[in-house]
Amino acid sequence: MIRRFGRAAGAIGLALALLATTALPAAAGLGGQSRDITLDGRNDLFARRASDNVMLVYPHSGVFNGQQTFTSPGVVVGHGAGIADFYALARITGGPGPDQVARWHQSGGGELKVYPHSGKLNGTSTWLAPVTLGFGANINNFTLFHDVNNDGWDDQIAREAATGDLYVYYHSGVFNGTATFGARQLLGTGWGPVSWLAMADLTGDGVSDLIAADPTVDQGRLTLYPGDNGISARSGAAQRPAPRFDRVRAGQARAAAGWGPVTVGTGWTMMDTITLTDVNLDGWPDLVGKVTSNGELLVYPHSKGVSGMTTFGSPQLIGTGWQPFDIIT
Ligand SMILES: [Ca+2]
Ligand SMILES: [Ca+2]
Ligand SMILES: [Ca+2]
Repeated sequence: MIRRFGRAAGAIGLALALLATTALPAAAGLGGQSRDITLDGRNDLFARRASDNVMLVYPHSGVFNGQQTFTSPGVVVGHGAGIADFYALARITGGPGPDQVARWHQSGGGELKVYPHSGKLNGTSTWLAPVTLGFGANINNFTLFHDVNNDGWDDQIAREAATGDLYVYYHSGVFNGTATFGARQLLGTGWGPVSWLAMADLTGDGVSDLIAADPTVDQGRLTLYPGDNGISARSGAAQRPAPRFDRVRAGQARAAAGWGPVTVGTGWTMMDTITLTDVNLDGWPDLVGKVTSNGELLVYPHSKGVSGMTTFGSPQLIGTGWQPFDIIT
């Protein structure tokens, strides 16, 4: 099964989302992977406005057309968003649409909660009352959700703050409170220095890849780390040996075999928020970044192939005035 974003993927649980939290190096990349909140087959934008802690949804208009691509003004879907330091959208409950996940960082050592999707975009009733997924999530300083093993359920990927190790918590296939996700398994090491990372099929082979921003080189080097077949096999989590994404060692081994990491961008420290979403509706995940200095939202469309620095095309303006937002996904 080819897993891509947008229409091709439909309502299956693609995606993820994430955001950076505390203790991230340099400009923290907030965001992750956008989801279809309105259930029309097109990924929309979810954002937190930090200035007044309001959450908004900006539906995709159906046409890729500059600043008219996403419908503005956004729909207010929540207040008091300062209760959490992390928001994401993911398929966790098995409901009609992407659920909202939040980390209440001041309770339970980081209480992860899921707000089930109600079935439609409906203001502050879009998502239902929360259910707790777990505690102690503050040990991680980067979290995202993505269906790593292609079983239709989004898995939790998290970077442990103390070690820089990347772990995956596979979804059990049953929405069941704190038993929803299994014990963590090591996915890779060496991810401490990156300011943003996300997972998606960026090479078009149906296998989940990883993309990350390293603020210590090239003023923010963006690197694509191709995944191998084992990562997305549906054969059961126990049969997938880890780690699959050792940043240095596995990268070198793969490079020797001809499918190693690929530099796909530089200068990304200019962005304080990055997310992946199919903005131009061609089924390929595009890069969206918010420029820290001027609040512009830019999209870099995927070229439908992997070709180094031209993997993602020239930026196009899709929004202005996004300065007050610290989470966009
Ligand atoms: Ca939509
Ligand atoms: Ca999964
Ligand atoms: Ca696209």
